[in-house]
Amino acid sequence: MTSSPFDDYLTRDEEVADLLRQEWVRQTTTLQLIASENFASPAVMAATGSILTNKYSEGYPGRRYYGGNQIVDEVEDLARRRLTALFGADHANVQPHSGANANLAVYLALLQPGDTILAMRLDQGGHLTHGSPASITSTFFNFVSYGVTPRDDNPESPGELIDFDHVRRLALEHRPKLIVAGATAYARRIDPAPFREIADEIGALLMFDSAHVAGLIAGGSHPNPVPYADVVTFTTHKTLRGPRGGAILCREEHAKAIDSSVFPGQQGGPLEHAVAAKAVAFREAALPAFADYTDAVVTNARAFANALSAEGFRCVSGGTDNHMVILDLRTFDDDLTGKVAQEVLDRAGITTNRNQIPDDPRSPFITSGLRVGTAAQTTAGMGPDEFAQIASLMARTLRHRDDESSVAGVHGEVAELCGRFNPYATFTK
Ligand code: DSN
Repeated sequence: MTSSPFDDYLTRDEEVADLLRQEWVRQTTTLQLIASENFASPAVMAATGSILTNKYSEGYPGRRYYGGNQIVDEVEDLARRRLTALFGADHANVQPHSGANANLAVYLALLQPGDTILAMRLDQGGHLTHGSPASITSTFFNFVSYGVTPRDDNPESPGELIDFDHVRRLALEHRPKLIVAGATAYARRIDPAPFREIADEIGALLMFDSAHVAGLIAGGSHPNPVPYADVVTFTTHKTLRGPRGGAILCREEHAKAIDSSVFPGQQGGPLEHAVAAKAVAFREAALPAFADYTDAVVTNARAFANALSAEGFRCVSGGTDNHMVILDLRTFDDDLTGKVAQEVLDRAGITTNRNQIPDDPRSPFITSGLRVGTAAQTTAGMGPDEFAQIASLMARTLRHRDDESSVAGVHGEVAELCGRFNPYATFTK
């Protein structure tokens, strides 16, 4: 597969070409289970590596600060039209370089420094930009954090779900100007309606950060927050399977403020090659096959969660409704940290990321949890049987983590499995 007509020129830079080859081998011979990753289509990659990388186009279609943007204007307009149609939104901004930029742009557009925002705490499943002390967002705004309900050993109601009583109590007490729904490590469906009700009760704005589930929404597997939220932000590279980047949808009344906040407020020249690739991804996400894909992602995640539970891992909240599973490793092995698990699994060719679980006694660097996802390997064509096999490979690796020959044996089985599911064999021209 080539990503642009200029691929061959890279052979003149042996060092970079060699590293890209190595990464190609890594991605296609090992298991990609990081819930925020996916395999973008060759068409998305071709647009990302296209001629548009040469163009400066500060501003917006019809209002640029540089000449020569007639075609770029059409590209960005196409991306905006496809995106608003995909989600049924009034207005789209496709320029944010990332989800973090998109979130910050919304805060800066709708709020004044010092205003209060109610969002989910990082260790409960929220994102850094939802007010973590480590994020610049918490320097400018006063964050109040909600979390999930306590864990319950009753399998019928395992808890660890967004605590809407807590959200409402905090909203009434702190009267935030903005409520943020959405998460980065939360395996359950997030219903936008109760957030809207609480926001309306106190006259707050509602932002839905759908970074992880944007693809599931586009495919119809999860509820669309657009009718409920004033603003919806997301990344384009996770379940949506586009290029790395961000985007914002909003009601018409916020369009001007949002656009000004992205540019010139926060960013300079947009990455129009990425915008073209976003347009490609939005078209792909509107095709009927994409709904089949997102259904399969969710079905696979359920099968994965069941198989992991059978191996002795505890799934936070008792399972999953989306593309990810958050594992509490302590039921499997109390001494096993997320950091060690991630490192050992890496050696077996299974790529995951450590993650805090609700009320984790360990730090974000060590953690007691591991986050896994099905978006990428579902793109490669894997189904419930393969995810059950992966669960068993993970358990075997972690049980015998001090036995290098056992870890190497798993690596061989992983390579054999990946050899049958090359992601780039599934895309047709
Ligand atoms: N780092 C992303 C994730 O993995 O969920 C969120 O920004």
